[in-house]
Amino acid sequence: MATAPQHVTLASMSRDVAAWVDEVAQLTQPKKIYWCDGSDAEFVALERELVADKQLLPLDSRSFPGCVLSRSDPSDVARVEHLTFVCTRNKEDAGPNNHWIAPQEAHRQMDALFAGCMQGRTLYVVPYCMGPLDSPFSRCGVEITDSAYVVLNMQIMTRMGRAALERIARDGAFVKGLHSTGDLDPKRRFIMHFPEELSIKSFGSGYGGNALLGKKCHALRIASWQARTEGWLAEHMLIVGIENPQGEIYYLACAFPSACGKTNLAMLIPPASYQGWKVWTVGDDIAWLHPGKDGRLYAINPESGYFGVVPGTNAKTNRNAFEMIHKDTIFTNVGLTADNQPWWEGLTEGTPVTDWQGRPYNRAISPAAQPNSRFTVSAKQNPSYSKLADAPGGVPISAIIFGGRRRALAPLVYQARNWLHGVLMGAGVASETTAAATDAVGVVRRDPMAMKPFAGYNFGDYWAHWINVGAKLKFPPQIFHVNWFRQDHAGKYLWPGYGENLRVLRWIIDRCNGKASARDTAIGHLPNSHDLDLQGLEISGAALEELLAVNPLLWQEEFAGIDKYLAEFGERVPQSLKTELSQALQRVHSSQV
Ligand code: OXD
Ligand code: MN
Repeated sequence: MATAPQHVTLASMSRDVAAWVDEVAQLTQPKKIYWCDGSDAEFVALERELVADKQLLPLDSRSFPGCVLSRSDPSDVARVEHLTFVCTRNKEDAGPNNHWIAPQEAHRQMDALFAGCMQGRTLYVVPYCMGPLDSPFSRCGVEITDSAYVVLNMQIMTRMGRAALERIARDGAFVKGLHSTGDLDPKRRFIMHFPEELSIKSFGSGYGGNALLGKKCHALRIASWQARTEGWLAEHMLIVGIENPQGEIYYLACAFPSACGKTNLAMLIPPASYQGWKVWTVGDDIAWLHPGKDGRLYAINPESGYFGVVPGTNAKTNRNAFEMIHKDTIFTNVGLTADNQPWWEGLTEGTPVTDWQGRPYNRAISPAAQPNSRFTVSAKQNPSYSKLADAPGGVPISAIIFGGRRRALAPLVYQARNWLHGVLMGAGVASETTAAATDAVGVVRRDPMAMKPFAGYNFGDYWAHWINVGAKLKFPPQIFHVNWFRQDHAGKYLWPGYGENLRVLRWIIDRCNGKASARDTAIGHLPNSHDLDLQGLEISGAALEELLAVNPLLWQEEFAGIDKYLAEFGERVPQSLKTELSQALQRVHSSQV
């Protein structure tokens, strides 16, 4: 831990931060206040303390050097959308897509929970920067937390500590995030956002998305609001660079709902027949997109680490992730083998003896790893880490790709006619739910732009903002939709997915360059089977036909569903989007007759 004189130096860097820390300390009554400097020594010391206190378990140091296991309270293993609020002065500004409480009432409720909650605990001050420290697109925040686990995770996930505080002192602005694990009582658990005040209050959960306030709370909910006022986009998107054998790199930004394979796609391994192709990861979860002076759209990843779902990660599904999580990784809620190695469903080796709750493993009672168990790891450990991941100006985006987990309906890939049609495509994203949220699993839900849990304001205004950003771009990215999850009648996946998805990305890039052909359909441009590079892939003609089919009857139903959904947002839905939808409906109608 840093010594007192260093605390004084850090605290004196920003008077605004120090004044807010004092105010919070008055309310929460901590035993101690500690300003995080973000150094390696600090990380090691804090981790040691948690190990000594049995809050973290060191893992086998031969096979997993520097790795630790954290076990959550069993009631606290996922984001809690039903307890997450956007507290704007005007309810309409939060929109039907968010739970809402008036700011005054929200502060009253939250401050009552925070009163005295840090007695006997340490209050950690965590200054952080979302995005490269020297990027004009980055934004800073300070999280106050009483969880040392949160501090460690924030150190991996953000540029945290002294350098961030220096930037805050220069910028003069920062997002205030106040967090306490409280007593982890689900009845006293709330995540509240105050976009007009650029502040967040989170109580009663230690889980990543609820507690690492830089991630979903700041980089999406608060940032999407800031982005709207400042003319950019904060999106739930991975950013990946695809390098062809000629050495040209094309950057794609892809929005898929939680646990639809964003991390896997962001660090995909090309199939064997793709000699000379390389994949470069810029980010796996969040993209901040800015119109550039040259009329293109540029993306930065505000994060510096990955908070990925562990189950299913293996050398075949995601070799890069599998390799990088063998050192210096925080595992949360996985099982253990007899020799203290982490174990999760999807591993082909090892035998679990202890489940994620620390009980003897019994497959009939529980999986070894909680389905939403996580790894936290520095992005720099990724073998496919992009050289431009830290570039202050970001990377130019050639294509935006939406997608969802749909057993039926959505073809493998299709392309929007133009930006406005693409915005409609994004607004229509729907997916079968997974374990990252606490909802029932397997239910189709609308998730526009994969931002349903994360847009910090009314979706009607959000779509209007998307349309406005497009209008500013002389060279807007092409917009596509993909679906890796189509199944046949017996429930078998029709597309192999994983590395083979590069074949689809190749068509997408070639479309952006005007090199690939397509057929025009009622829902957009689709590849003919001969337009896709399928060399070396075993796939039946029937499967391909199904993957590339457009069923007008089903699409009529889908568009009617989207129409009904948009209607929930009433007058705030831009007229041009409604017109685009009625034209889409008209097109499927006519394609049927
Ligand atoms: C995540 C999520 O953790 O989307 O990234 O839930
Ligand atoms: Mn996510």
